[in-house]
Amino acid sequence: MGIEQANCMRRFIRMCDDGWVEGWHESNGGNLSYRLDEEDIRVVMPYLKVSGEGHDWVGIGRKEPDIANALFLVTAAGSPMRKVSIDPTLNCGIVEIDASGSAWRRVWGLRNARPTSEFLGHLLAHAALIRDADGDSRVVYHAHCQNVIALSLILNASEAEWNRALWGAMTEVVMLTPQGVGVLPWMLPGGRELAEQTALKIAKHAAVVWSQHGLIATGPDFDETFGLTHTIEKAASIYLKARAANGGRVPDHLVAPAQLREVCDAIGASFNEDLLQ
Ligand code: 2HA
Ligand code: ZN
Repeated sequence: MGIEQANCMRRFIRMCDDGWVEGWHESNGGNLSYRLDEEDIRVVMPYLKVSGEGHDWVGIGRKEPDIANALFLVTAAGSPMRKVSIDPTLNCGIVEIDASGSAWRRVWGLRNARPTSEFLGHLLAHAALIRDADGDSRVVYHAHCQNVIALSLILNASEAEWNRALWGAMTEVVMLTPQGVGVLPWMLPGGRELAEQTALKIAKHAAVVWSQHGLIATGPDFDETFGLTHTIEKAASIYLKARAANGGRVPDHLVAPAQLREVCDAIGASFNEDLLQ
């Protein structure tokens, strides 16, 4: 077996293809990372290389003890999602974090490349997921979903506004995101501020809107994370269509607060009612 047949590799590559098919990854847009579990590490270990040229430690610029010694599968900077399945060793790779959580090194793949330009954001999001969320989430996915971006051109960067629109557009949304999506205003892509602010939001919300840019979503596995992204993007598209059909006004028949409450009661979810105020 080659490393490409490892379960985590196959699922990672499949998700890159799925996002490309959805049209979320023009050019080199978007990126994906996955924190390997013990079984993944056992399977990939024979293929890893930890020393020699190109395997030096590179500082993260801060200490993140929550991710110390973790291994991440991650897309490469500047690489098109469309090409991950065609040439995985060039367009993605595995990096190891050192024992203090302050540096990474390449242990497989990333041929002539570094991890994604949003790598700091991914690392801080993973650290927040381990520290502040349930600790089970291993996937961080950033996609340039066109309807989410379009909606950010007409809504304010307000969590109340966004969640009323998305929850209201389609009953499914509140089931997947009873805590609602987090929302950030425009910030420089790949920048420290975007990474830090995203990590703060990820502690409370499984997905965060990056205004005029896209979405970042997290989850325990590839299917759930892709499904969450897909659901938010679909709700954004429905809301936009309904609003356009309504002459640009907020649609008259959004899923109502009492209905959202009923759904959450039925599935035993604790629901972030503050966002309805
Ligand atoms: O990977 O999407 O946000 C390119 C980007 C930066
Ligand atoms: Zn982006």
